[in-house]
Amino acid sequence: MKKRVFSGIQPTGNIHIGNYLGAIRRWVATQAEFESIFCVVDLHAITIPQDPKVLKAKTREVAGLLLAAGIDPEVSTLFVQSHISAHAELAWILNCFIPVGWMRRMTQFKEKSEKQKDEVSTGLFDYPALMAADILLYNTDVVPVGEDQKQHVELTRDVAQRFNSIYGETFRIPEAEIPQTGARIMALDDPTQKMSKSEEDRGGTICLLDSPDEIRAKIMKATTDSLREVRFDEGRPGIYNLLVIYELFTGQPREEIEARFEGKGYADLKRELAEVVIEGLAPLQARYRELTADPAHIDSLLTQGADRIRPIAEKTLSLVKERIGLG
Ligand code: AQP
Repeated sequence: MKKRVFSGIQPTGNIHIGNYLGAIRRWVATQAEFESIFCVVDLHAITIPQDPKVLKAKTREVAGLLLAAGIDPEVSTLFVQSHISAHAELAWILNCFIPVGWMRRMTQFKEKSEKQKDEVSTGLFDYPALMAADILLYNTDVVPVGEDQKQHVELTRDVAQRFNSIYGETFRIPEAEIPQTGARIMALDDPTQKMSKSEEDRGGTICLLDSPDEIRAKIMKATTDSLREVRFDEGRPGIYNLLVIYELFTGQPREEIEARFEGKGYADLKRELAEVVIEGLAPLQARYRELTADPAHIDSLLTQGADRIRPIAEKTLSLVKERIGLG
């Protein structure tokens, strides 16, 4: 029996190389090793205000990008969260088993609500309950995510354990899988902040659909420091971040990369990195253009994905309802 993997991505903003290196690329690489389920989490997206037309278009765009990156619908299941109502239903039930103190500890909520102040929605506070529902509905073993989602997977484990201890074995307890390198790609213009799709100023974010000129301009402007030597040194976050991106796109060992830039400066690294990223994204961009020439095909793959996976979600939800005396 293969282990089951579940992970999701929000159709908000523009998908960037942080999402790609920290999550999507790993989903593609291991999809056949596991029983893989990937979800475009549009219910999570509405925790912040969205234009309905843009949300719909972004949902298809993200699905297209996942397919273009190599998610194979014959191997993995790809679907849209709102197409399976069990996600929202289980999230409500889990809410009733999550003490508010656990939610208050979530750093992502603290960071995001800081920016939105009083406009922040209750949904954003409750985001981790919905994420727990996503994961637990499918008896997930492994959740491959970037560093920022680790705390949410821990909360998922906690609520599953709490529920199981009250009602008996109901949920499988999932494990987060965080990569050793690339779990937190930083913004190019501020390497103390993670690269993020909701940043309004896009200078720090390389989006998967950026043109070669945009990629070159952003990398050449990346914030570094006043030193010269090109070394993997976490104490120099700007240059370290650029080197990690180089390492992940080329697959070269760190010593080889350092030797390559021996006696050269930051500008040389930036110039080469820009070409490496442009080349690394080119096949994905070409496949994306082909795929989106037929949007109905993407929509039909998403419908098929949801139809295939819905019985698993409904079975889990029925069991949960039976355990707690609903229905
Ligand atoms: N900077 C990052 N480095 C490595 N991994 C990252 N991920 C996000 N940012 C980085 C991982 O990408 C997957 C999908 O992310 P998401 O759609 O759930 O969005 P997010 O985690 O909230 O991150 P974003 O892209 O910054 O979006 P906004 O700005 O909307 O919050 C996840 O596995 C995530 O860990």
